[in-house]
Amino acid sequence: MNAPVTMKETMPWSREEFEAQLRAKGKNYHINHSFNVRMNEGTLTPDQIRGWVINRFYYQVMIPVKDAAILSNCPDREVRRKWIERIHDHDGYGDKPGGIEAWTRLGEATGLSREDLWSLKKVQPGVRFAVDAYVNFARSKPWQEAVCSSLTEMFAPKIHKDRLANWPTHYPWVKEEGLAYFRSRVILAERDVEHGLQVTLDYFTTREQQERALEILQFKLDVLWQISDAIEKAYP
Ligand code: AHQ
Repeated sequence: MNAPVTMKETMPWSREEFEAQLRAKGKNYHINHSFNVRMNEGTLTPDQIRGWVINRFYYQVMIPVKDAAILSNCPDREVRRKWIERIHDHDGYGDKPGGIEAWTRLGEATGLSREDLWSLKKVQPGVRFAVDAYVNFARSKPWQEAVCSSLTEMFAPKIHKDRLANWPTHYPWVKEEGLAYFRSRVILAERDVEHGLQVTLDYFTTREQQERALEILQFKLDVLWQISDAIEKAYP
């Protein structure tokens, strides 16, 4: 016999409390994964760093595909006018090469070739499956749920700042220009989150919907965690 549900457990959270509940999920962010902790401590080998860059490249190139899936599901012109900026950020626009090119430069700065990255030959199955699960989520779920799943970026500025602070000291063999991607994401993540959070707080209004939003965020946290698991296993 389940205990009776109290009013407190069924009342929707205020916007502030709902946002606090979302941010509390940060404890499960991959910044706390052993591979990332070791990266910040400076104990990763060049092969482990290169393995991470190669595998994360698959996540990077699929982000604009994921964002295009959200656009294709979204009938709201105002949301699309903002969301399309994310595709430009990664694919480039006009004379701006974009984040995928910047990640390619990161790869070259670690001694990898464009072919090492773009061939996708060394992407681990667990990385590919996790990334594809994220893209398929965006293709198949309501666009507002896919927007909510992008909110792991609430925790991203710190992880990029850690790399900018630690790599020059711990991995001086990585050419400094390779770090440009991390630098670019600090501001872009903050801009992305402002929009994503506003859509999420507006759409998930009943307590049941708010609990669903927490489940969606946990799904994406698991995607990122699995990527680190697969990389750590492949590069012992
Ligand atoms: O470089 C990252 C990026 O462009 C994005 C887009 C966003 C999304 O739409 O899911 N998430 C994300 C993330 C990026 N970098 C990750 C990292 O650790 O470098 C963090 C990741 C995220 O927090 O979701």
